[in-house]
Amino acid sequence: MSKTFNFYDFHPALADFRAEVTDGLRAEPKMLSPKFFYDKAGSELFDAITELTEYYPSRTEIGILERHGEDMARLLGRQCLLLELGSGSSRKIRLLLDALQPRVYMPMDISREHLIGSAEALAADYPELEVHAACADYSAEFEIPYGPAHLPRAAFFPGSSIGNFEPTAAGELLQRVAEHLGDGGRLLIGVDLKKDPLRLQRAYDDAEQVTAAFNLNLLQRINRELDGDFELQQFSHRALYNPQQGRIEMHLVSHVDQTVTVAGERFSFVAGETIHTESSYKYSVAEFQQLANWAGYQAEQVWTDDEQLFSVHCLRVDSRSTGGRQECREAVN
Ligand code: AVI
Repeated sequence: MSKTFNFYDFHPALADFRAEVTDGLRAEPKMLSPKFFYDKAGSELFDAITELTEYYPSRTEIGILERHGEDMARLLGRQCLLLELGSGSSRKIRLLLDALQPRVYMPMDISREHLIGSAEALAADYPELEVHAACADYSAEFEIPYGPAHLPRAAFFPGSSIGNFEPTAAGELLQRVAEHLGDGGRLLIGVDLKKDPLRLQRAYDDAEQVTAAFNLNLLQRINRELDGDFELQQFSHRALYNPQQGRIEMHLVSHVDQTVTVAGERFSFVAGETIHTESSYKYSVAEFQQLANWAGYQAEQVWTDDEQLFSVHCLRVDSRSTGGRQECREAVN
């Protein structure tokens, strides 16, 4: 075990989950945040998605990290405090830890069991590393629970999870990360690139229906945790590319007119009505650099794969580069 292992629990309360879900089901169109996918079963299904032939992002990003890890480590600066947002695949972080050799590693994730399991395994395998794991919803304001002032800071935000935020929210999240890093801090971030919509369609609607199970698991979670009565066979998974917004969307489509009860409240669906459960924005390199610039970063370096499927950006916090207060959506258009 590493010399220090600490766990900080800022997991959102069940009341917050209930309020967000009932607000989302009352909205028109109905929507639920993709952050709610990641209960234990959802995190396991997501791991299975990353192994699918159709789901190119994970293995492509790993290929980029394998190829350029040393260059990335040089830019990020060794012996730093490394914050990881949405610590998912331990394969990616291990590649970075090997190259970077940080002093402190702070994984942050909303999925508690998943986080503890992977952080403990890392602490066992990297005895020199101080591990401080924080279970938190980083889509809202978040704290850095342990941060010795003398260590330079860097952050790793892999997997194109930034694409699951609306552009304005993505810009605001990047700004909050910049505040935690401070001027001169580095952010290494994976961003999925724009591409042939058919390829995206396949990646988000795979032949084995693992993504469908991942999407439908959200209803199961609501049934279990919020006393819901969704009948899963009355809904199906739909993925579609929205070219105006540059995003792939996931929905759950109601097969019939029906009424569902969640947390004591009734919600009506007409046949064909959907719950929008996820958007996954795809950015060109220039679009993402513009967003990063708006959020207070200078683009330092970008690496892509040979097929131009995925990008990994190294950004440096530079508070002077904030591009005014216009909406991020405008900034990337
Ligand atoms: C976690 N996130 C970046 C994934 C994505 O590609 O947007 C979630 C996912 N949804 C369906 N497949 C994977």
